[in-house]
Amino acid sequence: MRPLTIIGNWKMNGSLAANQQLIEELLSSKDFLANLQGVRTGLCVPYPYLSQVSQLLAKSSIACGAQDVSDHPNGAYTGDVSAKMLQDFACQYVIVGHSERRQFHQEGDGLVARKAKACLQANITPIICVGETEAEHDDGKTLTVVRRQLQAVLDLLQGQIASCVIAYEPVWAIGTGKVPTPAQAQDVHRELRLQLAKFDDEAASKVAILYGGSLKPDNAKDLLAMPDIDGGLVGGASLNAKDFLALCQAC
Ligand code: G2H
Repeated sequence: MRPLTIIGNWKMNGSLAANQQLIEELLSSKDFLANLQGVRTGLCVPYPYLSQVSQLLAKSSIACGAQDVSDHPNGAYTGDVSAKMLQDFACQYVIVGHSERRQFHQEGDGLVARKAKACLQANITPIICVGETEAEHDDGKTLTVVRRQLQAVLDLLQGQIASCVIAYEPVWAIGTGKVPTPAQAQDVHRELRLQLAKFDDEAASKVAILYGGSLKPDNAKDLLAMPDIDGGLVGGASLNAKDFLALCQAC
């Protein structure tokens, strides 16, 4: 059995005051804590808030994570942050290859794979995002695109893939309120798992494949009920304690 996993991706949102209020609200909910059994949860937050959030979450079962990492261990890379630095803030997860990084920072498949490798070298779980754009979706290229993105990671990580989390995020669903039907999402998740299985059967049965893209309390139950959907990567709804709680409860 794969554990269900709900990870919040705050993106470029938050403030010291708002973060504290949101986390206090999450941690003070008895329902939330009671329903966490068997569900892994985490919050991936902007770099400047890692210290604050990792301290606030320290005694809870919610993990702290980041949204990006350098593929280099250290050195003259102005503005970048290494996996070892993230380890200092008790980061357990790092999102790599989010479509917003691919789109706005021209990150390609090779760089995404190297970032995932850097996370593993620091004992951090990379959440590796794959997903097709709307034009690719309309052209029937969904599987070609996500298979290519996953293959780049498999080629570099080889036997380490079992220590990763994959997130399927159709770009056309991100922040738009549009979502694939549960059956459409399940088809892509199943194909990704089959691709993993061709590479490593045992790893394929263990790797969590999350769905991301306008996941909300009112659409989560049906998506999360699909056999190859092992949880969610949640953007907008992770900024509201009630919605995030409801998503965890939908598991
Ligand atoms: C997809 C998702 C979180 P949202 O980017 O990674 O964001 O839930 O706002 O679509």
